[in-house]
Amino acid sequence: MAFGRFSRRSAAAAEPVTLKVLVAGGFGVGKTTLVGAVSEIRPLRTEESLSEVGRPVDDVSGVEGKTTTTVAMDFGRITLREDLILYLFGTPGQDRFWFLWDELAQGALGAVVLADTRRLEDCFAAVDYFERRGIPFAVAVNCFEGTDRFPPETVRAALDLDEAVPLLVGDARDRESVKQILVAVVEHALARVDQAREPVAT
Ligand SMILES: Nc1nc2c(ncn2[C@@H]2O[C@H](COP(=O)(O)OP(=O)(O)OP(=O)(O)O)[C@@H](O)[C@H]2O)c(=O)[nH]1
Ligand SMILES: [Mg+2]
Repeated sequence: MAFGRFSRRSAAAAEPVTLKVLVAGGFGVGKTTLVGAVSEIRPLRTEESLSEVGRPVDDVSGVEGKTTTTVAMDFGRITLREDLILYLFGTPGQDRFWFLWDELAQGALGAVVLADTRRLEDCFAAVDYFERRGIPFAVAVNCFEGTDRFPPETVRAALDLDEAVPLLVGDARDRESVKQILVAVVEHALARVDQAREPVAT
């Protein structure tokens, strides 16, 4: 009995582990939506109106209802387990904000790359970015209504993804779906950390 009480108390007193996860992907793919769907704090957003001036560059085909865009980042928090808290950083989707990425990526455990199968090429740059820097990532296809569903293997081939990269299909508006995506990223990233720690056979 006493042991149980003590262990509960010490577990409660332990500081939770906090991890940083990026949410990336092309313009209008649902990054801000994803962070907002799971965040237990009011997410910090840096949305600006899509202006007439930006119309030639900001391609809203597929997300015609979109009136704003992220100009710096989204920020949210989710407690995955009582001892594990994720800080989510959504990246801006447009190419003109690339200069912010290195700053946002610092200290990140891993990333989610959101993809829209109608404009798969929009997430190539994000996939490239994380591959080059060795940041573990998972790809999540955000299913918009009325879009064709492709078998995950077709998407994997189109993105030329390594077998080890988790590929999920989900809905950025749905809390449970987003949680599954985040769990997959964390598990994948932690497995990579473990692998890196394994002694090299001589
Ligand atoms: N039908 C549907 N609409 C979605 C989904 N995810 C996002 N949306 C809508 O798509 C639009 C774009 O979503 P955002 O979350 O702003 O996209 P973003 O990736 O943050 O956009 P940028 O920051 O401008 O790159 C919004 O109008 C959302 O309501 C989805 O899963 N299904
Ligand atoms: Mg956004």
